[in-house]
Amino acid sequence: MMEKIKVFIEKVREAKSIAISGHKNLDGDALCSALALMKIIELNFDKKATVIYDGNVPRDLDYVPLRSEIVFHKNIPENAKYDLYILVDYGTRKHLGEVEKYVNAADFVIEFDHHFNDDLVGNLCFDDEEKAATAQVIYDMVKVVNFNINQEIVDLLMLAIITDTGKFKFVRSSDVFKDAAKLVTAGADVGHLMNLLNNKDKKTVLVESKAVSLAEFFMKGRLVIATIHNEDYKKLDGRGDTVLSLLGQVHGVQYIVLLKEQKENRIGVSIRSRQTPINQIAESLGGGGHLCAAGAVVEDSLENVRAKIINAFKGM
Ligand SMILES: [Mn+2]
Repeated sequence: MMEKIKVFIEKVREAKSIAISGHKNLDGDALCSALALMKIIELNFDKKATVIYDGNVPRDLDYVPLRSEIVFHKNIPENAKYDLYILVDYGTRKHLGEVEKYVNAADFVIEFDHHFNDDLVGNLCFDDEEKAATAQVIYDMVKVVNFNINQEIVDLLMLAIITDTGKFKFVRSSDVFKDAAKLVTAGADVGHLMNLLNNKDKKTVLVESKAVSLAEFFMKGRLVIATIHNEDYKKLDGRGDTVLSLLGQVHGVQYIVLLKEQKENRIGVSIRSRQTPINQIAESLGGGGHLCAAGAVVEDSLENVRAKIINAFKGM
């Protein structure tokens, strides 16, 4: 760890230009980890890193500290070249989207992540699959080096943990609470931060509740599949997490699946499980993720994907 951190410090010190990105279609962990790292670099190295993103940022992240600092990839020159590129919470190379060209052009790439990935992009990798959020991987380094942090960094790290654990529902290790406790001591107001995330458009909430009310139950109620059709998908903002969490509250439900018809013959699949790992089902569909929270994007019709899912759960 210390050796890697030394290299991190040396590379940040040497770099004249630094960019940071998370996966395409930022979630709370990717966005907040990127912004936290940007601010850590600013406070401790007196350098301004550029946070570049591809895809959409959900409305519920509108009030995240420093949210206005991120730059859409189209506003970056095509031939931009950074001395140092830092990837946070990116998943795998194919999740980088349009920022990949800048990553490939960079002299050195450092990554912080907690996703399983057997094709690491970074030259220097801080990866820890045990962590509930990438922000914790960054926080580990902050604690070891005793980097200066401010209120914004504290709030961003806590927001990343809150969002990636589904407001602490998916916590599997006490480690998360240890970090959360340190952040509360450092000034994070959990209630305030959770409220700041309640910022969805009405149309999104209505589409989510429609999907919940039309969900179909299988396997004696242990499997539930909700669907968001294309005409509603346009009104959805984010991943439809409310659908997953509401259906996960139903008595007897073990597996929750949300099918999102992003366009004809392209279906986004989100799978959650209360206990038994389901990541292999996501992998069989060409996706991946965590043991009990995984997903895929499948190029096929809604009916076919639905049939594949029902079939994949047979015997579980
Ligand atoms: Mn994450």
